[in-house]
Amino acid sequence: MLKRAGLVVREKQGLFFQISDGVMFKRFAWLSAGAAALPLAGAGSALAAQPRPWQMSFQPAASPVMEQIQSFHNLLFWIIVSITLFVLALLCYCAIKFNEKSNPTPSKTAHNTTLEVLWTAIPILILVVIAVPSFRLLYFMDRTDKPEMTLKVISHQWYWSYQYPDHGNINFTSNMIQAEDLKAGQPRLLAVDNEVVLPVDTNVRLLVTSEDVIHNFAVPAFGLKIDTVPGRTNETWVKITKEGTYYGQCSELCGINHGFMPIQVRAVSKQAFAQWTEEAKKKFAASPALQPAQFAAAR
Ligand SMILES: [Cu+2]
Repeated sequence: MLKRAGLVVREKQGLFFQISDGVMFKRFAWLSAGAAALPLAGAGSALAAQPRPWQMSFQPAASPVMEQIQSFHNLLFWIIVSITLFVLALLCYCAIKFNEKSNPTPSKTAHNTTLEVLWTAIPILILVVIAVPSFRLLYFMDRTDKPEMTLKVISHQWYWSYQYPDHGNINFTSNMIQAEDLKAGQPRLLAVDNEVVLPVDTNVRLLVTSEDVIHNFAVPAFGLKIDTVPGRTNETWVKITKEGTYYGQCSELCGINHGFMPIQVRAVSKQAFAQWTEEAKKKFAASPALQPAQFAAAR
């Protein structure tokens, strides 16, 4: 499966929101078992965040935010399916029962108070049912009250740079690996030279900004998608639940190389992260400090 997936990754690397372990019978199992049981297999594997044959729906969730996005999506899915089927049934009923042949003398009825109250009240109730979890999710995604560490993300035309202010201010740039330089297992247009390394089960505060134009820091498996705006620091957060390598891309049209500034995140255990920070301090000691002015206030 993984091998097959690897081949397809090369063919379809441009597809971004592809996900679950797409095996046909599993898809039908999902249809009968309900959207709450989306077949999100393969989570946490190195290939979790890459396309596979016959995939549909989201990438396997690797953060509490993405888990909630998926369950909200499932709620909306069933509301939409129910409304669509209800309207289709009404249309069929009218077409069969009230066509010229079966109903040659139409009724002249123009008002029905009960019906009018119902078709006003029921849609309002449906909107309330959608609004409550929607706002809850919006605030949940906004920020974490208990950040355990901070990662600063700075976008540039056309690469990313990252800073770890709580870990000796490690900072480095992250560029896409060109197709001709790829090693085995590295996905084209997604692999980078210096990946972001983060610990699992840790509330990571993300402070994002841009050096030049608006870009967007998006990693589907984490439910992350936030604009990076020059002169402004935006905040969001992530808590990664599974170790593995995750990929994302800039998701704001930002110029000619917009499609060539991927994001690669490796989630490791807390111990492995502590070890990585020691190595990274030495490795990136010589890199020039990238310190956009807008971060000065945030630190
Ligand atoms: Cu960009």
